[in-house]
Amino acid sequence: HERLSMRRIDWLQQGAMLPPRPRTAHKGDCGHVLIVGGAPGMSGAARLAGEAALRSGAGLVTIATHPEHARWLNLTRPELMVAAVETADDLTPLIERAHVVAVGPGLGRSDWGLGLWHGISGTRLPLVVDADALNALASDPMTRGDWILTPHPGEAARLLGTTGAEIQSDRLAAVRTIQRRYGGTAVLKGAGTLIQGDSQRPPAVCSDGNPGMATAGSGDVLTGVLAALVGQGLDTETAAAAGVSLHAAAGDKAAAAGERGLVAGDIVAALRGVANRVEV
Ligand code: NPW
Ligand code: AMP
Ligand code: MG
Repeated sequence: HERLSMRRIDWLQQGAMLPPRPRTAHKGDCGHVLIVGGAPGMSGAARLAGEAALRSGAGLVTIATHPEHARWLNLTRPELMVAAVETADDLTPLIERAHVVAVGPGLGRSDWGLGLWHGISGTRLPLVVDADALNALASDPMTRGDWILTPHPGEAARLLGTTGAEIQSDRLAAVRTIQRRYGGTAVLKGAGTLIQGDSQRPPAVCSDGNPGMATAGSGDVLTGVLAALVGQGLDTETAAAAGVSLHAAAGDKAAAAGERGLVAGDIVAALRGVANRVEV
């Protein structure tokens, strides 16, 4: 019965959920996204999330990242602001200026990353929780109503204390259980991404996207997209459905040149044209 009541979503319908950009808009109206991530060796994950947020309409994007590479992170993308953070205390002034936080891309599992997770998980800003922040959440569970959790099947397995194969054997049950156990909106990634919001509405399934997106950094791009949409005023459940559809449609556009060899940056590059429904 549940399977029959799933909602199918695609960008054609979800695009209408995006708030219009008013003639008088200024960057402060369009959301200041704070990305927290990028342990040494994985700065690219935070950078991809930040670029995806810019290409999805965010007004301002700041990346809080490891001091080792902070000064280099925005060299070829000067629109990004970058802050070197050692401890959670360093996040306080950044949180004060942000509207939404995306935490996890490349965060790693060291004490540095765990400390930042503890600094973020208690803030009153809406959150997009991905990658290693999901691993931190799995080992110290809590619930919130205003976050989007974006596990791939491996991360979902950690959240539920099971295996990736178990998750894949009943993806619908998995996404519903994650939502009930952790609150907010759960997004179970992979072919046929599932979205289960807090509401009584049935789960949504996105059949767009393609196996070319099975490549390093694809999920980090989704994280930036979702944060940008929350920053532009969508509630987390609406942003999850719209953002998953936008990301998948951009992945399909990028795959027009071939699935094999598609890189996450190609998805970032396709976002703008898809978000505006024009060829760029
Ligand atoms: P396996 O291998 O199939 O047995 P991890 P990660 C499983 C950053 N990145 N179905 C898989 O199981 C991220 O942001 C940085 C079933 C494996 O055990 C994170 O911070 C990049 N199982 C960090 O790296 C680019 C699946 O999950 C495990 C599955 C680690 O993230 C890359 C892998 O997950 C990356 O984004 C599926 N569909 N998918 C950069 N350029 O800086 C995964 N699994 O251990 O959490 O590793 O996802 O690479
Ligand atoms: P991650 O594993 O965190 O990098 O996330 C991968 C992203 O690419 C998610 O948004 C997945 O839904 C998407 N993706 C990966 N493989 C496929 C596939 N075969 N079909 C559709 N989307 C995919
Ligand atoms: Mg990922």
